[in-house]
Amino acid sequence: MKSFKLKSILTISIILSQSFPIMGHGNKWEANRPDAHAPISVMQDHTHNQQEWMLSYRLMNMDMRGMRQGSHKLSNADVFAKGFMVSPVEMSMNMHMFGFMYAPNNQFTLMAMGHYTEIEMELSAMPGSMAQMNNGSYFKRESKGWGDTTLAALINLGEFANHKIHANAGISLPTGSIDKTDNGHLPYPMQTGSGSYELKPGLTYSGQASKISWGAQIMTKFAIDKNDAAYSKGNSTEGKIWGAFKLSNWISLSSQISYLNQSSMDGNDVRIQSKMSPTMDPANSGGQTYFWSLGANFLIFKGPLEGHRFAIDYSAPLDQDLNGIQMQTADTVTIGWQKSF
Ligand SMILES: [Cu+2]
Repeated sequence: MKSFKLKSILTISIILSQSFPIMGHGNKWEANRPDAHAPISVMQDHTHNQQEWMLSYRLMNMDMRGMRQGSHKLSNADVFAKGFMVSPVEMSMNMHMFGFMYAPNNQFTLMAMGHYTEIEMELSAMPGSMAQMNNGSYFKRESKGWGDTTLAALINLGEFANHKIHANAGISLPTGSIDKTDNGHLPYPMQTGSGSYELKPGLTYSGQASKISWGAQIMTKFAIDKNDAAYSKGNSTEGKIWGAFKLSNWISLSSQISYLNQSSMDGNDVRIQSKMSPTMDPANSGGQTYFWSLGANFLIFKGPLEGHRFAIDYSAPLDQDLNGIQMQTADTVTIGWQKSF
């Protein structure tokens, strides 16, 4: 009886897998195709085979423009009317991310990622205020330096034909600064680090068929201590789903939807006492954001760059519901290079 059931299940699965070639042919996972990697804005998306290692570089440029309270846009005048002397106008952030991956065996892939950040913020001062007398109507603040460093183990939980799933066990080390100054101590969004140790557990699934591929990832982050200035960044949960279409052996196009839920900061830095600008109040942090993105992955097949991967991803918000009064995200562009050895 048991073996009859088993045979029936086997027969049905074989018939199903042959009738729906889009679900795969029961093939093994194929790593040597452009969409074997997720859109470049997704981190820790893939694992490596035993003894393989990989270097990567990503440049992420995020532009923030305008202010928002909850899900309503605010003008600078609105911000001044709420008692602030200064309102951010625009912020541009460049993150240079350097990644290293190594798989000691097929079960585990180890990953390290550090980044260098450059932040520039343009602010406007309330007409007639002290801030305007000291800085002019519009002024800039800059900050740059190394950010926090993530170490992670990606643990293969299973590979069934063209489906893969792995756990992400990461920790973020406080290598970034919380002491950045530019005409005084800079507000929270312009510090390059969190100052805390943060755990980053997550789960990643990916699937592949002959012309298409898809995936999903959930990543969480929570601080396990407060930093030297007695605060920690809010906990966050981020969910992403994506699909990709393999145009040819060397190019794939992708689309992604993501959701980020982050709670407000816990505690505050006594060096940021003034509430001149909304960015100086820890209550104005965190929120819920939805993004969509479009991307392309390239895998070079011949010539001197054989085996090199290049990718680009453009992302913009669908909806932002922010805690308190904050700058809103305009868009993010990520470009990247990856090479396995
Ligand atoms: Cu890799």
